[in-house]
Amino acid sequence: MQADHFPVSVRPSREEVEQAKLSPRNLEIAIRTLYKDGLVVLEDVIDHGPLDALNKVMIKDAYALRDRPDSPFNYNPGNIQQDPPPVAEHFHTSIFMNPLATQVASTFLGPRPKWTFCSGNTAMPPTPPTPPQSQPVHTDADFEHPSHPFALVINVPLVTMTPENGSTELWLGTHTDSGLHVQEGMHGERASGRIKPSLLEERKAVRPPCQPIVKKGSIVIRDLRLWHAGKGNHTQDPRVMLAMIHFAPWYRNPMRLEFAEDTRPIIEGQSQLEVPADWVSKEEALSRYLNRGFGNSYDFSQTP
Ligand SMILES: O=C(O)CCC(=O)C(=O)O
Ligand SMILES: [Fe+2]
Repeated sequence: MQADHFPVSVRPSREEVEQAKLSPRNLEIAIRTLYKDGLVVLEDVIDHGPLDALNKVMIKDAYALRDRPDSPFNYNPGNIQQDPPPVAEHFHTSIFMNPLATQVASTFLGPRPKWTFCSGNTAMPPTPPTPPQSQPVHTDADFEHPSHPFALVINVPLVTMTPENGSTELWLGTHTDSGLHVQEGMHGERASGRIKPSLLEERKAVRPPCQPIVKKGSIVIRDLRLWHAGKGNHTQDPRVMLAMIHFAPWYRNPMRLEFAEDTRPIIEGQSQLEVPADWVSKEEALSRYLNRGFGNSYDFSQTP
Protein backbone atom coordinates (compact mmCIF):
# COMPACT_ATOMS: atom_id res chain seq x y z
CA MET A 1 0.00 0.00 0.00
CA GLN A 2 1.47 3.36 -0.99
CA ALA A 3 1.34 6.33 1.32
CA ASP A 4 -1.47 8.82 0.82
CA HIS A 5 0.70 11.26 -1.08
CA PHE A 6 1.50 8.79 -3.88
CA PRO A 7 -0.82 8.39 -6.88
CA VAL A 8 -3.47 5.68 -7.07
CA SER A 9 -2.84 3.11 -9.81
CA VAL A 10 -5.55 1.16 -11.56
CA ARG A 11 -4.31 -2.22 -12.83
CA PRO A 12 -6.71 -3.46 -15.49
CA SER A 13 -6.90 -7.21 -16.17
CA ARG A 14 -5.64 -8.75 -19.44
CA GLU A 15 -9.28 -9.04 -20.53
CA GLU A 16 -9.92 -5.36 -19.91
CA VAL A 17 -6.82 -4.41 -21.93
CA GLU A 18 -7.68 -6.80 -24.76
CA GLN A 19 -11.30 -5.72 -24.88
CA ALA A 20 -10.21 -2.07 -24.57
CA LYS A 21 -12.69 -1.44 -21.78
CA LEU A 22 -12.31 -0.95 -18.05
CA SER A 23 -14.70 -2.79 -15.75
CA PRO A 24 -17.26 -0.61 -13.94
CA ARG A 25 -15.25 -1.05 -10.70
CA ASN A 26 -11.95 0.09 -12.21
CA LEU A 27 -13.67 2.94 -14.03
CA GLU A 28 -15.20 4.04 -10.73
CA ILE A 29 -11.75 4.02 -9.06
CA ALA A 30 -10.28 6.08 -11.92
CA ILE A 31 -13.08 8.67 -11.82
CA ARG A 32 -13.09 8.93 -8.03
CA THR A 33 -9.31 9.32 -7.99
CA LEU A 34 -9.31 12.02 -10.68
CA TYR A 35 -12.00 13.86 -8.75
CA LYS A 36 -10.09 13.63 -5.45
CA ASP A 37 -6.38 13.67 -6.45
CA GLY A 38 -6.49 15.23 -9.92
CA LEU A 39 -4.37 12.34 -11.22
CA VAL A 40 -4.63 8.58 -11.77
CA VAL A 41 -2.26 5.99 -13.25
CA LEU A 42 -3.42 3.18 -15.54
CA GLU A 43 -0.71 0.58 -15.09
CA ASP A 44 0.57 -1.91 -17.65
CA VAL A 45 -1.81 -1.06 -20.48
CA ILE A 46 0.58 -0.50 -23.43
CA ASP A 47 2.86 -3.14 -25.01
CA HIS A 48 6.54 -2.28 -24.74
CA GLY A 49 7.42 -2.93 -28.41
CA PRO A 50 5.84 0.23 -29.87
CA LEU A 51 7.09 2.33 -26.91
CA ASP A 52 10.69 1.15 -27.46
CA ALA A 53 10.51 1.83 -31.21
CA LEU A 54 9.17 5.36 -30.68
CA ASN A 55 11.69 6.04 -27.92
CA LYS A 56 14.57 5.33 -30.28
CA VAL A 57 13.40 7.93 -32.79
CA MET A 58 12.46 10.52 -30.19
CA ILE A 59 15.78 10.27 -28.34
CA LYS A 60 17.59 11.11 -31.56
CA ASP A 61 15.26 14.08 -32.13
CA ALA A 62 15.69 15.19 -28.50
CA TYR A 63 19.42 15.84 -28.90
CA ALA A 64 18.79 17.72 -32.15
CA LEU A 65 16.18 19.93 -30.42
CA ARG A 66 18.38 20.54 -27.39
CA ASP A 67 21.24 21.73 -29.57
CA ARG A 68 19.20 24.29 -31.53
CA PRO A 69 19.81 27.96 -30.79
CA ASP A 70 16.02 28.34 -30.44
CA SER A 71 15.56 25.12 -28.45
CA PRO A 72 11.91 24.81 -27.29
CA PHE A 73 12.75 24.24 -23.63
CA ASN A 74 10.35 24.63 -20.72
CA TYR A 75 11.61 26.68 -17.74
CA ASN A 76 15.17 25.34 -18.07
CA PRO A 77 17.25 24.04 -21.00
CA GLY A 78 17.23 20.41 -19.81
CA ASN A 79 13.46 20.02 -20.19
CA ILE A 80 12.41 20.10 -23.82
CA GLN A 81 9.00 20.39 -25.46
CA GLN A 82 9.15 17.64 -28.06
CA ASP A 83 6.54 16.52 -30.58
CA PRO A 84 6.49 12.92 -31.80
CA PRO A 85 6.84 12.29 -35.56
CA PRO A 86 3.22 12.64 -36.84
CA VAL A 87 3.33 9.85 -39.45
CA ALA A 88 1.66 6.42 -39.59
CA GLU A 89 4.92 4.53 -39.18
CA HIS A 90 5.21 5.88 -35.62
CA PHE A 91 1.51 6.25 -34.83
CA HIS A 92 0.31 3.45 -32.60
CA THR A 93 -3.24 3.86 -31.33
CA SER A 94 -2.32 2.05 -28.10
CA ILE A 95 0.01 5.00 -27.40
CA PHE A 96 -1.69 8.04 -28.94
CA MET A 97 -5.37 7.15 -28.72
CA ASN A 98 -5.36 4.54 -26.02
CA PRO A 99 -8.96 3.33 -25.64
CA LEU A 100 -8.72 2.94 -21.85
CA ALA A 101 -7.41 6.50 -21.46
CA THR A 102 -10.17 7.70 -23.78
CA GLN A 103 -12.78 5.78 -21.79
CA VAL A 104 -11.67 7.54 -18.60
CA ALA A 105 -11.48 10.95 -20.32
CA SER A 106 -14.89 10.62 -21.92
CA THR A 107 -16.46 9.52 -18.65
CA PHE A 108 -14.82 12.36 -16.71
CA LEU A 109 -15.15 15.19 -19.24
CA GLY A 110 -18.17 14.10 -21.25
CA PRO A 111 -18.58 12.12 -24.47
CA ARG A 112 -16.13 12.58 -27.35
CA PRO A 113 -13.44 14.78 -25.80
CA LYS A 114 -11.50 17.01 -28.18
CA TRP A 115 -7.83 16.15 -28.75
CA THR A 116 -5.96 19.29 -29.83
CA PHE A 117 -2.47 18.90 -28.35
CA CYS A 118 -0.02 16.09 -29.10
CA SER A 119 3.50 16.62 -27.85
CA GLY A 120 5.94 15.45 -25.19
CA ASN A 121 8.30 16.55 -22.44
CA THR A 122 11.85 15.28 -22.46
CA ALA A 123 14.10 15.45 -19.41
CA MET A 124 17.62 15.45 -20.84
CA PRO A 125 20.72 13.96 -19.18
CA PRO A 126 22.81 16.54 -17.33
CA THR A 127 25.42 18.61 -19.17
CA PRO A 128 28.30 19.10 -16.69
CA PRO A 129 29.26 21.35 -15.07
CA THR A 130 25.55 22.34 -14.86
CA PRO A 131 23.77 20.02 -12.39
CA PRO A 132 20.35 18.56 -13.32
CA GLN A 133 17.75 21.30 -12.90
CA SER A 134 14.15 21.14 -11.73
CA GLN A 135 11.28 23.21 -13.04
CA PRO A 136 9.47 25.56 -10.66
CA VAL A 137 6.24 24.03 -9.37
CA HIS A 138 3.58 25.19 -11.80
CA THR A 139 0.21 24.55 -13.37
CA ASP A 140 -0.20 24.18 -17.12
CA ALA A 141 -3.49 26.09 -16.81
CA ASP A 142 -1.75 29.50 -16.87
CA PHE A 143 -4.85 31.35 -18.06
CA GLU A 144 -8.30 32.12 -16.73
CA HIS A 145 -10.16 28.82 -16.62
CA PRO A 146 -13.26 27.11 -15.25
CA SER A 147 -13.18 25.87 -11.65
CA HIS A 148 -14.69 22.55 -12.73
CA PRO A 149 -12.85 19.91 -14.79
CA PHE A 150 -12.28 20.90 -18.44
CA ALA A 151 -9.08 19.21 -19.61
CA LEU A 152 -6.97 16.14 -18.96
CA VAL A 153 -3.35 15.57 -19.90
CA ILE A 154 -2.72 12.00 -21.04
CA ASN A 155 0.95 11.34 -20.27
CA VAL A 156 2.60 8.28 -21.77
CA PRO A 157 6.19 7.76 -20.59
CA LEU A 158 8.30 5.83 -23.10
CA VAL A 159 10.50 4.42 -20.31
CA THR A 160 9.93 3.70 -16.62
CA MET A 161 10.02 7.03 -14.77
CA THR A 162 11.90 7.19 -11.47
CA PRO A 163 13.27 9.92 -9.21
CA GLU A 164 16.66 9.24 -10.86
CA ASN A 165 15.58 9.94 -14.45
CA GLY A 166 13.22 12.80 -13.64
CA SER A 167 9.78 11.41 -12.86
CA THR A 168 7.42 14.40 -12.67
CA GLU A 169 6.88 15.80 -9.17
CA LEU A 170 3.17 15.78 -8.33
CA TRP A 171 1.15 17.82 -5.85
CA LEU A 172 -1.92 15.62 -5.56
CA GLY A 173 -5.22 17.26 -4.75
CA THR A 174 -4.17 20.77 -5.82
CA HIS A 175 -6.36 20.82 -8.95
CA THR A 176 -9.22 22.29 -6.94
CA ASP A 177 -7.07 25.21 -5.76
CA SER A 178 -6.44 26.55 -9.22
CA GLY A 179 -6.71 29.92 -10.89
CA LEU A 180 -4.64 32.99 -11.61
CA HIS A 181 -4.72 33.93 -7.88
CA VAL A 182 -2.29 31.08 -7.03
CA GLN A 183 0.13 31.87 -9.86
CA GLU A 184 3.04 34.10 -10.85
CA GLY A 185 4.06 34.84 -14.45
CA MET A 186 1.88 35.81 -17.40
CA HIS A 187 0.73 33.39 -20.09
CA GLY A 188 3.16 33.44 -23.01
CA GLU A 189 6.16 34.05 -20.78
CA ARG A 190 8.65 31.20 -20.69
CA ALA A 191 8.07 30.65 -16.97
CA SER A 192 4.35 31.28 -16.57
CA GLY A 193 2.00 29.38 -14.25
CA ARG A 194 4.43 29.24 -11.29
CA ILE A 195 2.70 28.60 -7.99
CA LYS A 196 3.35 31.26 -5.33
CA PRO A 197 6.06 30.03 -2.92
CA SER A 198 3.99 30.83 0.19
CA LEU A 199 1.22 28.55 -1.08
CA LEU A 200 3.69 25.72 -1.67
CA GLU A 201 4.84 25.98 1.93
CA GLU A 202 1.25 25.84 3.16
CA ARG A 203 0.37 22.93 0.95
CA LYS A 204 3.42 20.89 1.98
CA ALA A 205 2.02 20.71 5.48
CA VAL A 206 -1.32 19.39 4.19
CA ARG A 207 -0.11 16.91 1.58
CA PRO A 208 3.55 16.88 0.53
CA PRO A 209 4.55 16.38 -3.12
CA CYS A 210 5.80 13.05 -4.46
CA GLN A 211 7.98 11.77 -7.26
CA PRO A 212 6.52 8.34 -8.03
CA ILE A 213 7.96 5.42 -9.96
CA VAL A 214 5.76 5.00 -13.05
CA LYS A 215 6.34 1.73 -14.89
CA LYS A 216 6.81 1.64 -18.65
CA GLY A 217 3.49 0.64 -20.25
CA SER A 218 1.53 2.93 -17.92
CA ILE A 219 -0.55 6.01 -18.68
CA VAL A 220 -0.73 8.96 -16.28
CA ILE A 221 -3.98 10.92 -16.55
CA ARG A 222 -3.70 14.38 -14.98
CA ASP A 223 -6.16 17.23 -14.54
CA LEU A 224 -4.60 20.16 -16.46
CA ARG A 225 -4.95 22.33 -13.33
CA LEU A 226 -2.78 20.13 -11.07
CA TRP A 227 0.40 21.61 -9.60
CA HIS A 228 3.51 19.72 -10.75
CA ALA A 229 7.18 20.15 -11.72
CA GLY A 230 9.57 18.53 -14.19
CA LYS A 231 12.60 17.26 -12.28
CA GLY A 232 16.24 16.90 -13.21
CA ASN A 233 17.38 13.73 -14.96
CA HIS A 234 20.42 12.27 -13.17
CA THR A 235 20.95 9.44 -15.68
CA GLN A 236 22.62 9.31 -19.09
CA ASP A 237 19.37 8.45 -20.94
CA PRO A 238 16.77 11.03 -21.97
CA ARG A 239 13.37 10.50 -20.35
CA VAL A 240 10.66 11.08 -22.94
CA MET A 241 7.06 11.45 -21.75
CA LEU A 242 4.33 12.07 -24.33
CA ALA A 243 1.58 14.56 -23.50
CA MET A 244 -1.79 14.49 -25.23
CA ILE A 245 -4.46 16.91 -24.02
CA HIS A 246 -8.15 16.00 -24.11
CA PHE A 247 -10.57 18.91 -23.65
CA ALA A 248 -14.20 18.57 -22.57
CA PRO A 249 -16.57 18.49 -25.56
CA TRP A 250 -18.09 21.82 -24.52
CA TYR A 251 -14.71 23.54 -24.06
CA ARG A 252 -13.96 25.83 -26.99
CA ASN A 253 -10.21 25.40 -27.45
CA PRO A 254 -9.52 26.34 -31.09
CA MET A 255 -6.18 24.56 -31.53
CA ARG A 256 -5.70 21.95 -34.27
CA LEU A 257 -3.31 19.06 -34.76
CA GLU A 258 -1.20 18.47 -37.85
CA PHE A 259 -0.71 14.93 -39.09
CA ALA A 260 0.51 13.19 -42.23
CA GLU A 261 -2.28 11.99 -44.54
CA ASP A 262 -1.27 8.39 -43.92
CA THR A 263 -2.54 8.60 -40.32
CA ARG A 264 -5.98 9.84 -41.43
CA PRO A 265 -7.63 6.41 -41.86
CA ILE A 266 -6.42 5.42 -38.38
CA ILE A 267 -7.48 8.64 -36.67
CA GLU A 268 -10.81 8.97 -38.49
CA GLY A 269 -11.45 5.24 -38.13
CA GLN A 270 -12.60 5.82 -34.55
CA SER A 271 -15.38 7.93 -33.09
CA GLN A 272 -14.46 8.15 -29.39
CA LEU A 273 -12.42 11.34 -29.76
CA GLU A 274 -12.98 14.48 -31.81
CA VAL A 275 -9.72 15.26 -33.57
CA PRO A 276 -9.60 18.67 -35.29
CA ALA A 277 -6.63 18.15 -37.59
CA ASP A 278 -4.95 19.49 -40.71
CA TRP A 279 -3.76 16.69 -42.97
CA VAL A 280 -0.55 17.30 -44.90
CA SER A 281 1.78 15.16 -47.00
CA LYS A 282 4.19 12.91 -45.19
CA GLU A 283 7.10 15.03 -46.41
CA GLU A 284 5.52 18.24 -45.11
CA ALA A 285 4.68 16.63 -41.78
CA LEU A 286 8.23 15.39 -41.33
CA SER A 287 9.74 18.73 -42.36
CA ARG A 288 7.75 20.66 -39.73
CA TYR A 289 7.12 18.64 -36.58
CA LEU A 290 10.35 19.69 -34.88
CA ASN A 291 9.72 23.41 -35.49
CA ARG A 292 7.10 23.91 -32.79
CA GLY A 293 7.09 26.21 -29.76
CA PHE A 294 7.80 25.66 -26.09
CA GLY A 295 4.97 24.55 -23.80
CA ASN A 296 3.72 27.90 -22.55
CA SER A 297 3.64 29.39 -26.07
CA TYR A 298 0.52 27.28 -26.74
CA ASP A 299 -2.87 28.71 -25.89
CA PHE A 300 -5.01 26.18 -24.03
CA SER A 301 -7.72 28.73 -23.24
CA GLN A 302 -11.16 28.76 -24.84
CA THR A 303 -12.93 31.28 -27.04
CA PRO A 304 -15.75 33.23 -25.32
O1 LIG B 1 8.88 16.76 -17.93
C1 LIG B 1 8.11 16.71 -16.98
O2 LIG B 1 8.15 15.79 -16.14
C2 LIG B 1 7.06 17.76 -16.80
C3 LIG B 1 7.23 18.91 -17.75
C4 LIG B 1 6.24 19.99 -17.51
O3 LIG B 1 5.46 19.94 -16.62
C5 LIG B 1 6.18 21.17 -18.40
O4 LIG B 1 7.11 21.39 -19.19
O5 LIG B 1 5.19 21.93 -18.31
FE1 LIG C 1 3.88 21.40 -16.81
